[in-house]
Amino acid sequence: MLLASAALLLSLASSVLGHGYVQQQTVGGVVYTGYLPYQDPYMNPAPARIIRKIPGNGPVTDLSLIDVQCNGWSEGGVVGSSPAPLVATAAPGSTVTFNWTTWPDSHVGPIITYMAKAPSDITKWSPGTSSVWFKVAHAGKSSSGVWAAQTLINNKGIYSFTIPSGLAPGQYLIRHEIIALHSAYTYPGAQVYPSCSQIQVTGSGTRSPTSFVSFPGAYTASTPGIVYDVYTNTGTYPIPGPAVWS
Ligand SMILES: *[C@@H]1O[C@H](CO)[C@@H](O)[C@H](O)[C@H]1NC(C)=O
Ligand SMILES: [Cu+2]
Repeated sequence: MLLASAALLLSLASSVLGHGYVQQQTVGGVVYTGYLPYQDPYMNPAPARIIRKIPGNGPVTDLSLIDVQCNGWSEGGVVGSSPAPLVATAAPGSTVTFNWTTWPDSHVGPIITYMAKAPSDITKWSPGTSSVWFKVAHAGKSSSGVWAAQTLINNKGIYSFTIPSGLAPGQYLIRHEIIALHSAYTYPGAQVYPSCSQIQVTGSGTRSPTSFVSFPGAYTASTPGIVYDVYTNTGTYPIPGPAVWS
């Protein structure tokens, strides 16, 4: 008990230092509390979330690790992508909204969102290294030089994307991330902050993508936009990963 409180205090202290995670997510008009890494582990019973557990508010920088899929620091003993108990429900063409904790101004970079269709019960499924992910949205640097992460800050931590219209029904993982580029002038340097949530897509859509990427796999040191000096590059930013599926 004493130990747990001390750990909680320490964690709260470190959460003040920066970084971030998704603290709330709205799917199908329903507001879900995110997985709260500084509270949920200390609660009994554990609160049921749609977001898969993360070890804290820090990034993944070794892009070869499974940790880059849904967060998790190997050194913390947590491997990301363990299923969560809850599944949200939403129709194709509807909006999903992410509410991030206070994002640091210094952490400029893109915001990218993928989905992956679960072949079986999503509350028991982890993709591992399979190529299952397709990109559904991304934002990098605007023509006037404004980073997506800055737009997020301007919007009080809120970012939204639309579930592709006509998407075939089924259970999907959403992999949503910010890549902070303030140290990305070398590799490792880019900081990936992934968040995975579980949804049931309704309707009678018939559309499905045909090309997929894996995490880890999609990003390496030679992927455009992973090594990038934000302090000297004034031109267009190549957003990492494939084109957005449409
Ligand atoms: C984001 O989540 C925080 C924490 O739950 C909440 O206080 C805040 O009002 C939310 N922001 C919006 C725009 O809903
Ligand atoms: Cu940070």
